[in-house]
Amino acid sequence: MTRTLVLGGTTEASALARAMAEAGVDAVFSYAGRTASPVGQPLPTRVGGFGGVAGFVAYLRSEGITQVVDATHPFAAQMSRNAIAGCAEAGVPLCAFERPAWQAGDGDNWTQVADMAAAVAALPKDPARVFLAIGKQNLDIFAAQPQHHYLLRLVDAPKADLPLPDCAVELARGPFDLAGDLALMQRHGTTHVVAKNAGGSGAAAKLGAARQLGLPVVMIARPQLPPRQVRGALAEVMAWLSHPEV
Ligand code: 3Y8
Ligand code: NAP
Repeated sequence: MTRTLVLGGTTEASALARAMAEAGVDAVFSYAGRTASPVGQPLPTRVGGFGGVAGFVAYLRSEGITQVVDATHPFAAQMSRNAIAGCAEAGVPLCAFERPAWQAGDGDNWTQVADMAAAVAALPKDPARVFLAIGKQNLDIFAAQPQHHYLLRLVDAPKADLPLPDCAVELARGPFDLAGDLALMQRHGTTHVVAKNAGGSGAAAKLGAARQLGLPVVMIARPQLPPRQVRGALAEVMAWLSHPEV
């Protein structure tokens, strides 16, 4: 008998959960608990950290997990590193469901940077109107460039003061669409976009809007991860579930 743990939090994870539920696969879906009320899933769901690698290994063993699919966001690097180490320690097969990185195309004006600090440095000196579409967890380092007006898009209303003196907040949970992001960026007079290279469709609308408006994009590369089994399509992940190669 197999029992699969899905590390979720992305559009792909939700699509996988639907396919697994339809196929009657015995599985449990896992959220970190980052947002106040995450989208419901058609699988039994747990919410919250495991307690590092040791907690993750203990969970795998106590719950009789026989295989893990890491369908977390490419920037959820700590969870992915813990899953690699924990699955190796527990001898449980692991597969990442990872969408390809976005590539700049015709009409795109991207400055590709290695990390958040480089994104801060890539912003202009003169005051600009920056759509900082990276969520909430990394905002503080942009306080080094306080001269800009920042448009922030957050899932939940901030509980504490924001670290940026001149900012507007848009509360929204994606996936987002081109018309909506075009209207948002025009309404705010956006001159620059900062984005994580998330890949997938749920966060891509702002890139299409930037292209249409002829705006520069600062694109942050995804963190490097140790080697692991990776599948890029839902059908490939479903096939892996039947024959979990390590
Ligand atoms: C808690 C679960 C689904 C999954 C939907 C995807 C698409 C919409 C686009 C912008 C970029 C951002 C952010 C984003 C997107 C999907 C996907 C995706 C980006 C939810 C969700 C959880 C989270 C966590 C949240 C982070 C934040 C990042 C907002 C649910 C809605 C910016 C990433 O307040 C916080 O602390 C938010 C934290 C991690 C990044 C950050 O550093 O702030 N996602 N997002 C998951 C958990 O607890 O395990 O609430 O329903 C899921 C989704 N967000 O099932 O349809 O697949 O990527 N999420 C980024 O890409 O830069 C928004 O605004 O353009
Ligand atoms: P992270 O920095 O890689 O992980 C930090 C800690 O959060 C992990 O060590 C783990 O805690 C816990 N955690 C993360 N994902 C978890 C999951 N799916 N189930 C249980 N615990 C989890 O992660 P993050 O960047 O904060 O992302 C958190 C969640 O938001 C993930 O589900 C991710 O897919 C989703 N998300 C993130 C982004 C993003 O931009 N980072 C974008 C969209 C969605 P312990 O060490 O205690 O086990």
